[in-house]
Amino acid sequence: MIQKILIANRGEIALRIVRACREMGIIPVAVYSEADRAALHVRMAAEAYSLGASPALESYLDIEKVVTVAKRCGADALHPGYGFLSENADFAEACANAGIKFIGPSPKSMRIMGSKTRARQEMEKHGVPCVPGNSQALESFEEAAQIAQNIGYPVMLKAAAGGGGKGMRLVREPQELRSALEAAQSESQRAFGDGSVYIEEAILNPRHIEIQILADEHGNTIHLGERECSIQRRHQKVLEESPSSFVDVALRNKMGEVAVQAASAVGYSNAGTVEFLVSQDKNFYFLEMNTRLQVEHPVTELVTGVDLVQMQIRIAAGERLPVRQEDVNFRGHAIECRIYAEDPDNQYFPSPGKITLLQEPSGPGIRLDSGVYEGWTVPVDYDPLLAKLTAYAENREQVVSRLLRALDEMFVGGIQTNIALFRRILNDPGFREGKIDIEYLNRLTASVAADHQHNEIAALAAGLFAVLDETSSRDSIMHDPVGPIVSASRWKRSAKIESLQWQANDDRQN
Ligand code: MV4
Repeated sequence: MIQKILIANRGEIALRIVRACREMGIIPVAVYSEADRAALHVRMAAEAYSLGASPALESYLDIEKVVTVAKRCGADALHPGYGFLSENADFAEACANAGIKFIGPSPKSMRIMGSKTRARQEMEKHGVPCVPGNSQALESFEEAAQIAQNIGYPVMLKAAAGGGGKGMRLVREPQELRSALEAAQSESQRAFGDGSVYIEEAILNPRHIEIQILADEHGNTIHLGERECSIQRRHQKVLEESPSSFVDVALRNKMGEVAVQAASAVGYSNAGTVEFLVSQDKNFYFLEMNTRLQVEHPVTELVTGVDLVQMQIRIAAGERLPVRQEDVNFRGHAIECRIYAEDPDNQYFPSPGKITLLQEPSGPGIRLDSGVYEGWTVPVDYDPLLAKLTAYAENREQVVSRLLRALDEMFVGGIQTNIALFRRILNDPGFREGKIDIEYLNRLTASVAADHQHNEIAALAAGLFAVLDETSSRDSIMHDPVGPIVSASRWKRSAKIESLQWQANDDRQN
Protein backbone atom coordinates (compact mmCIF):
# COMPACT_ATOMS: atom_id res chain seq x y z
CA MET A 1 0.00 0.00 0.00
CA ILE A 2 1.25 3.47 -0.91
CA GLN A 3 0.13 6.13 1.55
CA LYS A 4 2.38 9.07 0.84
CA ILE A 5 4.05 10.15 -2.42
CA LEU A 6 6.90 12.60 -2.80
CA ILE A 7 6.44 14.49 -6.07
CA ALA A 8 9.93 15.27 -7.38
CA ASN A 9 8.83 17.87 -9.90
CA ARG A 10 7.17 21.26 -10.33
CA GLY A 11 4.56 23.09 -12.41
CA GLU A 12 1.58 21.53 -14.12
CA ILE A 13 2.85 17.94 -13.91
CA ALA A 14 3.41 18.16 -10.15
CA LEU A 15 -0.17 19.37 -9.83
CA ARG A 16 -1.39 16.56 -12.12
CA ILE A 17 0.21 14.05 -9.73
CA VAL A 18 -1.23 15.84 -6.68
CA ARG A 19 -4.68 15.36 -8.22
CA ALA A 20 -4.16 11.64 -8.81
CA CYS A 21 -2.98 11.22 -5.20
CA ARG A 22 -5.97 13.08 -3.79
CA GLU A 23 -8.39 10.93 -5.77
CA MET A 24 -6.67 7.80 -4.44
CA GLY A 25 -6.54 8.89 -0.80
CA ILE A 26 -2.75 9.22 -0.94
CA ILE A 27 -0.94 12.16 0.72
CA PRO A 28 0.81 14.26 -1.96
CA VAL A 29 4.06 15.92 -0.87
CA ALA A 30 5.63 18.74 -2.88
CA VAL A 31 9.22 19.92 -3.09
CA TYR A 32 10.21 23.36 -4.29
CA SER A 33 13.14 25.60 -5.04
CA GLU A 34 13.51 29.21 -3.90
CA ALA A 35 11.91 30.47 -7.13
CA ASP A 36 8.90 28.16 -6.58
CA ARG A 37 8.16 29.10 -2.96
CA ALA A 38 4.72 30.43 -4.01
CA ALA A 39 4.12 28.02 -6.90
CA LEU A 40 0.71 26.44 -7.49
CA HIS A 41 1.95 22.87 -6.99
CA VAL A 42 3.23 23.87 -3.54
CA ARG A 43 -0.14 25.38 -2.62
CA MET A 44 -2.10 22.32 -3.73
CA ALA A 45 0.04 19.65 -2.03
CA ALA A 46 -0.61 18.43 1.50
CA GLU A 47 2.98 19.12 2.58
CA ALA A 48 5.86 20.95 0.93
CA TYR A 49 9.60 20.97 1.53
CA SER A 50 12.30 23.31 0.33
CA LEU A 51 15.13 21.92 -1.80
CA GLY A 52 17.19 25.10 -1.80
CA ALA A 53 18.36 27.59 -4.40
CA SER A 54 16.56 28.20 -7.69
CA PRO A 55 18.97 26.64 -10.22
CA ALA A 56 17.69 23.15 -11.11
CA LEU A 57 21.12 21.63 -10.42
CA GLU A 58 20.85 22.80 -6.82
CA SER A 59 17.22 21.74 -6.36
CA TYR A 60 15.12 19.51 -8.64
CA LEU A 61 18.21 17.82 -10.12
CA ASP A 62 19.98 17.17 -6.82
CA ILE A 63 19.51 13.42 -6.22
CA GLU A 64 20.73 13.46 -2.64
CA LYS A 65 18.55 16.38 -1.58
CA VAL A 66 15.42 14.90 -3.12
CA VAL A 67 15.98 11.43 -1.64
CA THR A 68 16.71 12.95 1.78
CA VAL A 69 13.42 14.87 1.75
CA ALA A 70 11.55 11.74 0.64
CA LYS A 71 12.98 9.76 3.55
CA ARG A 72 12.45 12.51 6.11
CA CYS A 73 8.80 13.17 5.21
CA GLY A 74 8.00 9.48 5.41
CA ALA A 75 7.01 8.99 1.78
CA ASP A 76 6.79 5.36 0.69
CA ALA A 77 6.94 6.22 -3.01
CA LEU A 78 8.25 8.93 -5.31
CA HIS A 79 6.82 10.19 -8.61
CA PRO A 80 9.45 11.85 -10.82
CA GLY A 81 7.08 13.45 -13.39
CA TYR A 82 8.86 14.29 -16.67
CA GLY A 83 12.17 16.04 -17.30
CA PHE A 84 14.51 16.61 -14.34
CA LEU A 85 15.47 13.21 -12.82
CA SER A 86 12.64 11.22 -14.39
CA GLU A 87 14.88 9.19 -16.72
CA ASN A 88 17.93 9.06 -14.47
CA ALA A 89 18.64 5.41 -13.59
CA ASP A 90 21.00 6.42 -10.77
CA PHE A 91 18.16 8.36 -9.18
CA ALA A 92 15.76 5.41 -9.47
CA GLU A 93 18.44 3.26 -7.85
CA ALA A 94 19.04 5.79 -5.05
CA CYS A 95 15.30 5.73 -4.30
CA ALA A 96 15.30 1.94 -4.14
CA ASN A 97 18.33 1.95 -1.84
CA ALA A 98 16.52 4.39 0.46
CA GLY A 99 13.50 2.08 0.61
CA ILE A 100 11.36 4.39 -1.49
CA LYS A 101 9.41 2.98 -4.42
CA PHE A 102 10.30 4.82 -7.62
CA ILE A 103 7.13 5.18 -9.70
CA GLY A 104 8.57 4.11 -13.02
CA PRO A 105 10.48 1.24 -14.60
CA SER A 106 13.51 -0.55 -13.16
CA PRO A 107 16.92 1.15 -13.35
CA LYS A 108 17.94 -1.66 -15.70
CA SER A 109 15.21 -0.87 -18.27
CA MET A 110 16.04 2.83 -17.95
CA ARG A 111 19.72 2.18 -18.64
CA ILE A 112 19.08 0.09 -21.74
CA MET A 113 16.72 2.67 -23.23
CA GLY A 114 19.03 5.53 -22.20
CA SER A 115 21.66 4.30 -24.63
CA LYS A 116 20.34 4.57 -28.18
CA THR A 117 22.80 1.98 -29.51
CA ARG A 118 22.02 -0.51 -26.75
CA ALA A 119 18.32 0.04 -27.28
CA ARG A 120 18.75 -0.60 -31.03
CA GLN A 121 20.66 -3.82 -30.30
CA GLU A 122 17.90 -5.10 -28.00
CA MET A 123 15.16 -4.07 -30.42
CA GLU A 124 16.83 -5.77 -33.39
CA LYS A 125 17.31 -8.92 -31.32
CA HIS A 126 13.57 -8.97 -30.56
CA GLY A 127 12.33 -8.25 -34.06
CA VAL A 128 11.36 -4.62 -33.54
CA PRO A 129 11.83 -2.74 -36.84
CA CYS A 130 14.64 -0.15 -36.66
CA VAL A 131 15.83 2.29 -39.32
CA PRO A 132 18.50 0.50 -41.41
CA GLY A 133 21.87 1.36 -39.90
CA ASN A 134 24.51 0.22 -37.44
CA SER A 135 24.04 -0.26 -33.71
CA GLN A 136 27.59 0.29 -32.51
CA ALA A 137 29.65 3.40 -31.95
CA LEU A 138 31.65 4.25 -35.08
CA GLU A 139 35.38 3.62 -34.68
CA SER A 140 36.74 5.64 -37.58
CA PHE A 141 35.88 7.83 -40.56
CA GLU A 142 36.65 4.91 -42.88
CA GLU A 143 34.16 2.69 -41.08
CA ALA A 144 31.55 5.46 -41.21
CA ALA A 145 32.11 5.97 -44.94
CA GLN A 146 31.78 2.24 -45.61
CA ILE A 147 28.54 1.87 -43.63
CA ALA A 148 27.08 5.06 -45.12
CA GLN A 149 27.82 3.79 -48.61
CA ASN A 150 26.13 0.46 -47.85
CA ILE A 151 23.04 2.19 -46.47
CA GLY A 152 22.95 4.79 -49.23
CA TYR A 153 22.77 8.56 -48.84
CA PRO A 154 21.26 10.60 -47.28
CA VAL A 155 22.23 9.25 -43.86
CA MET A 156 21.74 10.49 -40.32
CA LEU A 157 24.54 10.57 -37.74
CA LYS A 158 23.22 10.20 -34.21
CA ALA A 159 24.65 10.37 -30.70
CA ALA A 160 24.65 7.01 -28.91
CA ALA A 161 23.96 8.79 -25.62
CA GLY A 162 21.57 11.15 -27.36
CA GLY A 163 17.96 11.98 -27.69
CA GLY A 164 16.25 15.23 -28.50
CA GLY A 165 18.32 15.82 -31.61
CA LYS A 166 21.62 16.77 -29.97
CA GLY A 167 24.64 15.38 -31.78
CA MET A 168 22.46 14.58 -34.79
CA ARG A 169 23.58 15.46 -38.35
CA LEU A 170 21.95 14.89 -41.72
CA VAL A 171 24.53 13.93 -44.33
CA ARG A 172 23.31 14.33 -47.91
CA GLU A 173 26.41 13.19 -49.78
CA PRO A 174 29.79 11.49 -49.14
CA GLN A 175 31.76 14.77 -49.32
CA GLU A 176 29.91 16.07 -46.26
CA LEU A 177 30.56 13.01 -44.12
CA ARG A 178 33.93 13.87 -42.58
CA SER A 179 32.99 17.29 -41.21
CA ALA A 180 29.52 16.12 -40.16
CA LEU A 181 31.05 13.20 -38.24
CA GLU A 182 33.47 15.47 -36.43
CA ALA A 183 30.67 17.93 -35.60
CA ALA A 184 28.35 15.18 -34.34
CA GLN A 185 31.09 13.63 -32.20
CA SER A 186 32.20 16.87 -30.57
CA GLU A 187 28.60 17.99 -29.98
CA SER A 188 27.78 14.64 -28.33
CA GLN A 189 30.92 14.85 -26.23
CA ARG A 190 29.98 18.32 -25.02
CA ALA A 191 26.30 17.49 -24.39
CA PHE A 192 26.57 13.99 -22.90
CA GLY A 193 30.23 13.50 -22.00
CA ASP A 194 30.25 10.70 -24.59
CA GLY A 195 31.23 11.32 -28.20
CA SER A 196 29.96 7.97 -29.56
CA VAL A 197 28.02 8.32 -32.80
CA TYR A 198 26.24 5.79 -35.05
CA ILE A 199 24.60 5.91 -38.49
CA GLU A 200 21.10 5.37 -39.85
CA GLU A 201 19.48 5.83 -43.21
CA ALA A 202 17.82 9.25 -43.17
CA ILE A 203 14.05 9.04 -43.42
CA LEU A 204 12.88 12.14 -45.27
CA ASN A 205 9.76 14.07 -44.22
CA PRO A 206 8.73 11.50 -41.64
CA ARG A 207 6.04 11.77 -39.03
CA HIS A 208 6.75 11.36 -35.36
CA ILE A 209 4.15 9.02 -33.92
CA GLU A 210 4.44 7.39 -30.51
CA ILE A 211 2.63 4.57 -28.73
CA GLN A 212 1.68 4.72 -25.05
CA ILE A 213 2.23 1.48 -23.19
CA LEU A 214 1.41 0.26 -19.68
CA ALA A 215 3.13 -2.72 -18.09
CA ASP A 216 2.58 -4.19 -14.64
CA GLU A 217 5.25 -5.93 -12.57
CA HIS A 218 3.76 -9.36 -13.36
CA GLY A 219 4.62 -9.42 -17.06
CA ASN A 220 1.40 -7.98 -18.50
CA THR A 221 1.82 -5.24 -21.11
CA ILE A 222 -0.78 -3.33 -23.12
CA HIS A 223 -0.77 -0.35 -25.47
CA LEU A 224 -3.14 2.62 -25.47
CA GLY A 225 -2.82 3.67 -29.08
CA GLU A 226 -0.84 6.45 -30.66
CA ARG A 227 -0.15 10.14 -30.33
CA GLU A 228 0.70 12.20 -33.40
CA CYS A 229 3.58 14.46 -32.32
CA SER A 230 4.90 15.76 -35.64
CA ILE A 231 4.08 19.39 -34.90
CA GLN A 232 7.30 20.56 -33.26
CA ARG A 233 10.04 23.12 -33.62
CA ARG A 234 13.64 22.44 -32.73
CA HIS A 235 12.66 19.14 -31.05
CA GLN A 236 10.14 20.88 -28.83
CA LYS A 237 6.62 19.52 -29.31
CA VAL A 238 3.96 22.19 -29.70
CA LEU A 239 0.68 20.39 -30.44
CA GLU A 240 -0.15 16.69 -30.10
CA GLU A 241 -3.22 14.66 -30.93
CA SER A 242 -4.76 11.25 -30.65
CA PRO A 243 -5.64 9.46 -32.80
CA SER A 244 -3.34 10.34 -35.71
CA SER A 245 -5.28 10.90 -38.93
CA PHE A 246 -2.45 8.99 -40.68
CA VAL A 247 -2.97 5.81 -38.65
CA ASP A 248 -5.76 3.37 -39.50
CA VAL A 249 -6.89 0.44 -37.34
CA ALA A 250 -4.49 -2.01 -39.01
CA LEU A 251 -1.45 0.28 -38.57
CA ARG A 252 -2.46 1.05 -34.96
CA ASN A 253 -2.67 -2.64 -34.12
CA LYS A 254 0.69 -3.33 -35.80
CA MET A 255 2.50 -0.41 -34.13
CA GLY A 256 0.85 -1.23 -30.80
CA GLU A 257 1.98 -4.85 -31.00
CA VAL A 258 5.54 -3.79 -31.83
CA ALA A 259 5.54 -1.28 -28.95
CA VAL A 260 4.45 -4.02 -26.54
CA GLN A 261 7.24 -6.23 -27.94
CA ALA A 262 9.77 -3.41 -27.42
CA ALA A 263 8.72 -2.95 -23.79
CA SER A 264 8.68 -6.69 -23.07
CA ALA A 265 12.16 -7.03 -24.61
CA VAL A 266 13.67 -4.97 -21.77
CA GLY A 267 11.41 -6.29 -18.98
CA TYR A 268 9.66 -2.95 -18.83
CA SER A 269 7.15 -2.04 -16.12
CA ASN A 270 5.01 1.06 -15.47
CA ALA A 271 4.03 3.67 -18.09
CA GLY A 272 6.26 4.21 -21.10
CA THR A 273 6.25 5.55 -24.63
CA VAL A 274 7.71 3.95 -27.72
CA GLU A 275 8.58 6.57 -30.34
CA PHE A 276 8.46 5.78 -34.03
CA LEU A 277 9.39 7.52 -37.23
CA VAL A 278 6.67 6.83 -39.78
CA SER A 279 7.63 7.33 -43.42
CA GLN A 280 5.32 8.80 -46.07
CA ASP A 281 4.73 5.24 -47.35
CA LYS A 282 3.64 4.17 -43.83
CA ASN A 283 6.69 2.14 -42.87
CA PHE A 284 7.44 2.63 -39.21
CA TYR A 285 10.75 2.39 -37.34
CA PHE A 286 11.64 2.29 -33.65
CA LEU A 287 13.30 5.55 -32.63
CA GLU A 288 13.61 5.46 -28.86
CA MET A 289 11.63 4.63 -25.76
CA ASN A 290 10.82 7.26 -23.15
CA THR A 291 10.81 5.65 -19.73
CA ARG A 292 8.56 8.22 -18.08
CA LEU A 293 5.13 9.84 -18.18
CA GLN A 294 5.00 12.30 -21.08
CA VAL A 295 3.84 15.90 -21.25
CA GLU A 296 1.22 14.92 -23.84
CA HIS A 297 -0.34 12.05 -21.84
CA PRO A 298 -3.72 13.84 -21.51
CA VAL A 299 -4.71 13.16 -25.14
CA THR A 300 -4.38 9.43 -24.50
CA GLU A 301 -6.31 9.72 -21.25
CA LEU A 302 -9.15 11.46 -23.06
CA VAL A 303 -9.51 8.99 -25.93
CA THR A 304 -9.11 5.84 -23.79
CA GLY A 305 -10.65 6.96 -20.49
CA VAL A 306 -7.62 5.54 -18.65
CA ASP A 307 -6.07 7.68 -15.90
CA LEU A 308 -2.38 7.14 -16.63
CA VAL A 309 -1.06 8.65 -13.41
CA GLN A 310 -3.37 6.55 -11.26
CA MET A 311 -2.30 3.52 -13.28
CA GLN A 312 1.36 4.33 -12.66
CA ILE A 313 0.72 4.45 -8.92
CA ARG A 314 -1.28 1.22 -8.89
CA ILE A 315 1.39 -0.55 -10.91
CA ALA A 316 4.08 0.70 -8.50
CA ALA A 317 1.97 -0.64 -5.63
CA GLY A 318 2.25 -4.08 -7.24
CA GLU A 319 -1.27 -4.31 -8.67
CA ARG A 320 -1.99 -6.22 -11.84
CA LEU A 321 -3.20 -4.25 -14.88
CA PRO A 322 -6.98 -3.95 -14.45
CA VAL A 323 -7.51 -3.78 -18.23
CA ARG A 324 -6.64 -6.27 -20.93
CA GLN A 325 -5.75 -5.19 -24.46
CA GLU A 326 -9.20 -6.20 -25.71
CA ASP A 327 -10.79 -3.96 -23.06
CA VAL A 328 -9.07 -0.84 -24.39
CA ASN A 329 -11.50 1.20 -26.46
CA PHE A 330 -10.68 4.31 -28.43
CA ARG A 331 -13.36 6.92 -28.69
CA GLY A 332 -13.37 10.46 -30.08
CA HIS A 333 -10.45 12.74 -30.73
CA ALA A 334 -8.20 14.88 -28.51
CA ILE A 335 -5.73 17.67 -29.27
CA GLU A 336 -3.34 19.30 -26.81
CA CYS A 337 -1.80 22.77 -27.14
CA ARG A 338 1.28 23.50 -25.06
CA ILE A 339 0.89 27.08 -23.87
CA TYR A 340 4.35 28.54 -23.31
CA ALA A 341 5.55 31.85 -21.92
CA GLU A 342 7.48 32.75 -25.05
CA ASP A 343 7.66 35.64 -27.43
CA PRO A 344 6.41 34.96 -30.96
CA ASP A 345 8.00 38.23 -32.13
CA ASN A 346 11.39 37.16 -30.83
CA GLN A 347 11.89 33.65 -32.27
CA TYR A 348 9.77 32.14 -29.49
CA PHE A 349 12.38 32.92 -26.85
CA PRO A 350 11.21 32.31 -23.28
CA SER A 351 9.30 35.30 -21.96
CA PRO A 352 8.92 34.74 -18.23
CA GLY A 353 7.57 37.38 -15.87
CA LYS A 354 4.55 38.28 -13.81
CA ILE A 355 1.11 37.10 -14.94
CA THR A 356 -0.97 40.21 -14.32
CA LEU A 357 -4.18 38.81 -15.76
CA LEU A 358 -5.29 35.24 -16.35
CA GLN A 359 -8.52 34.19 -17.97
CA GLU A 360 -8.77 30.41 -18.20
CA PRO A 361 -10.90 28.61 -20.77
CA SER A 362 -13.38 25.93 -19.73
CA GLY A 363 -16.70 24.48 -20.82
CA PRO A 364 -17.64 21.29 -22.68
CA GLY A 365 -14.73 19.05 -23.66
CA ILE A 366 -12.03 21.35 -22.32
CA ARG A 367 -9.25 20.24 -19.98
CA LEU A 368 -6.68 22.70 -18.67
CA ASP A 369 -3.57 21.35 -16.93
CA SER A 370 -2.07 24.55 -15.61
CA GLY A 371 0.79 25.24 -13.24
CA VAL A 372 0.22 28.97 -12.90
CA TYR A 373 -2.18 31.53 -11.43
CA GLU A 374 -2.86 35.25 -11.73
CA GLY A 375 -0.26 37.22 -9.80
CA TRP A 376 2.39 34.47 -10.03
CA THR A 377 5.75 35.26 -11.56
CA VAL A 378 6.94 32.65 -14.07
CA PRO A 379 10.57 32.01 -13.09
CA VAL A 380 13.41 32.29 -15.57
CA ASP A 381 15.06 29.17 -14.19
CA TYR A 382 12.96 26.43 -15.81
CA ASP A 383 11.04 25.39 -18.90
CA PRO A 384 8.43 28.13 -19.53
CA LEU A 385 5.43 25.78 -20.00
CA LEU A 386 2.45 27.54 -18.42
CA ALA A 387 -0.36 25.14 -19.16
CA LYS A 388 -1.64 22.46 -21.49
CA LEU A 389 -4.96 23.16 -23.12
CA THR A 390 -6.51 19.90 -24.29
CA ALA A 391 -9.84 19.54 -26.06
CA TYR A 392 -11.88 16.42 -26.58
CA ALA A 393 -14.79 15.81 -28.98
CA GLU A 394 -16.33 13.07 -31.11
CA ASN A 395 -14.18 13.82 -34.15
CA ARG A 396 -11.19 15.87 -35.30
CA GLU A 397 -13.21 18.63 -36.94
CA GLN A 398 -15.21 19.20 -33.75
CA VAL A 399 -12.06 19.23 -31.59
CA VAL A 400 -10.54 21.89 -33.82
CA SER A 401 -13.65 24.11 -33.44
CA ARG A 402 -13.69 23.49 -29.72
CA LEU A 403 -10.02 24.38 -29.31
CA LEU A 404 -10.42 27.58 -31.32
CA ARG A 405 -13.35 28.51 -29.09
CA ALA A 406 -11.31 27.79 -25.94
CA LEU A 407 -8.30 29.72 -27.23
CA ASP A 408 -10.59 32.72 -27.74
CA GLU A 409 -11.73 32.45 -24.12
CA MET A 410 -8.14 32.37 -22.89
CA PHE A 411 -6.16 35.46 -22.00
CA VAL A 412 -2.77 35.71 -20.36
CA GLY A 413 -1.69 39.25 -19.48
CA GLY A 414 1.71 40.61 -18.50
CA ILE A 415 3.81 38.12 -20.45
CA GLN A 416 4.10 36.97 -24.05
CA THR A 417 2.66 33.57 -24.97
CA ASN A 418 2.44 31.35 -28.05
CA ILE A 419 -1.40 31.30 -27.99
CA ALA A 420 -1.72 33.01 -31.39
CA LEU A 421 0.40 30.26 -32.97
CA PHE A 422 -2.33 27.71 -32.20
CA ARG A 423 -4.95 29.78 -34.00
CA ARG A 424 -2.65 29.83 -37.00
CA ILE A 425 -2.16 26.06 -36.92
CA LEU A 426 -5.81 25.19 -36.28
CA ASN A 427 -6.98 27.48 -39.09
CA ASP A 428 -4.38 26.24 -41.55
CA PRO A 429 -5.94 24.20 -44.41
CA GLY A 430 -2.90 21.91 -44.45
CA PHE A 431 -3.33 21.06 -40.78
CA ARG A 432 -7.05 20.54 -41.25
CA GLU A 433 -6.34 18.08 -44.05
CA GLY A 434 -3.87 16.27 -41.80
CA LYS A 435 -0.93 17.13 -44.05
CA ILE A 436 1.66 17.18 -41.28
CA ASP A 437 5.19 15.89 -40.80
CA ILE A 438 8.15 16.97 -38.68
CA GLU A 439 8.82 19.94 -40.99
CA TYR A 440 5.22 21.21 -40.85
CA LEU A 441 5.79 24.01 -38.33
CA ASN A 442 8.93 25.27 -40.09
CA ARG A 443 6.92 25.51 -43.30
CA LEU A 444 4.01 27.26 -41.59
CA THR A 445 6.12 29.91 -39.86
CA ALA A 446 8.16 30.44 -43.03
CA SER A 447 4.99 31.04 -45.02
CA VAL A 448 3.66 33.42 -42.35
CA ALA A 449 6.94 35.35 -42.39
CA ALA A 450 6.79 35.46 -46.20
CA ASP A 451 3.17 36.63 -46.00
CA HIS A 452 4.18 39.51 -43.78
CA GLN A 453 6.95 40.34 -46.18
CA HIS A 454 4.54 40.39 -49.14
CA ASN A 455 2.11 42.52 -47.18
CA GLU A 456 4.90 44.90 -46.41
CA ILE A 457 5.96 45.23 -50.04
CA ALA A 458 2.33 45.72 -51.02
CA ALA A 459 1.90 48.37 -48.34
CA LEU A 460 5.03 50.21 -49.42
CA ALA A 461 3.96 50.07 -53.04
CA ALA A 462 0.47 51.32 -52.15
CA GLY A 463 1.97 54.15 -50.12
CA LEU A 464 4.29 55.08 -52.94
CA PHE A 465 1.48 55.07 -55.47
CA ALA A 466 -0.66 57.19 -53.19
CA VAL A 467 2.07 59.78 -52.84
CA LEU A 468 2.75 59.83 -56.58
CA ASP A 469 -0.92 59.80 -57.52
CA GLU A 470 -2.14 63.40 -57.44
CA THR A 471 -5.74 62.28 -57.01
CA SER A 472 -4.91 60.52 -53.77
CA SER A 473 -5.06 62.34 -50.45
CA ARG A 474 -2.38 62.04 -47.77
CA ASP A 475 -5.09 61.09 -45.25
CA SER A 476 -5.69 57.76 -46.89
CA ILE A 477 -2.07 56.79 -46.23
CA MET A 478 -2.00 58.03 -42.69
CA HIS A 479 -5.15 56.17 -41.69
CA ASP A 480 -4.44 52.92 -43.49
CA PRO A 481 -4.49 50.28 -40.76
CA VAL A 482 -1.81 48.21 -42.50
CA GLY A 483 0.13 51.30 -43.53
CA PRO A 484 3.91 51.24 -43.88
CA ILE A 485 4.86 52.83 -40.56
CA VAL A 486 2.92 50.39 -38.41
CA SER A 487 3.76 47.25 -40.33
CA ALA A 488 7.47 47.89 -40.87
CA SER A 489 8.46 46.81 -37.38
CA ARG A 490 6.06 43.86 -37.47
CA TRP A 491 7.63 42.67 -40.70
CA LYS A 492 11.14 42.94 -39.34
CA ARG A 493 10.14 40.96 -36.29
CA SER A 494 8.45 38.15 -38.19
CA ALA A 495 11.29 38.00 -40.70
CA LYS A 496 13.63 37.42 -37.77
CA ILE A 497 11.64 34.37 -36.73
CA GLU A 498 12.75 32.76 -39.95
CA SER A 499 16.31 33.96 -40.24
CA LEU A 500 17.49 33.21 -36.74
CA GLN A 501 17.42 29.98 -34.83
CA TRP A 502 16.83 29.46 -31.22
CA GLN A 503 19.33 27.57 -29.13
CA ALA A 504 17.59 27.89 -25.77
CA ASN A 505 14.87 25.51 -26.95
CA ASP A 506 17.40 22.72 -27.34
CA ASP A 507 18.07 22.69 -23.63
CA ARG A 508 14.49 21.98 -22.75
CA GLN A 509 13.54 18.53 -21.64
CA ASN A 510 10.93 16.28 -23.14
C1 MV4 B 1 15.75 10.60 -37.54
C2 MV4 B 1 15.20 11.41 -38.56
C3 MV4 B 1 15.29 10.95 -39.85
N1 MV4 B 1 15.89 9.78 -40.13
N2 MV4 B 1 16.33 9.43 -37.87
C4 MV4 B 1 15.26 13.68 -33.95
C5 MV4 B 1 15.33 13.46 -32.48
C6 MV4 B 1 15.78 12.08 -32.31
N3 MV4 B 1 15.12 11.48 -31.22
C7 MV4 B 1 15.50 11.41 -33.60
N4 MV4 B 1 15.26 12.43 -34.56
C8 MV4 B 1 15.19 12.13 -35.88
N5 MV4 B 1 15.73 10.95 -36.26
C9 MV4 B 1 16.41 9.05 -39.13
N6 MV4 B 1 17.03 7.90 -39.42
C10 MV4 B 1 14.61 12.62 -38.18
C11 MV4 B 1 14.61 12.99 -36.83
C12 MV4 B 1 13.99 14.24 -36.51
C13 MV4 B 1 12.84 14.30 -35.70
C14 MV4 B 1 12.25 13.17 -35.18
C15 MV4 B 1 11.13 13.26 -34.38
C16 MV4 B 1 10.57 14.49 -34.11
C17 MV4 B 1 11.14 15.61 -34.62
C18 MV4 B 1 12.27 15.55 -35.42
C19 MV4 B 1 12.83 16.71 -35.94
C20 MV4 B 1 13.95 16.64 -36.72
C21 MV4 B 1 14.54 15.40 -36.99
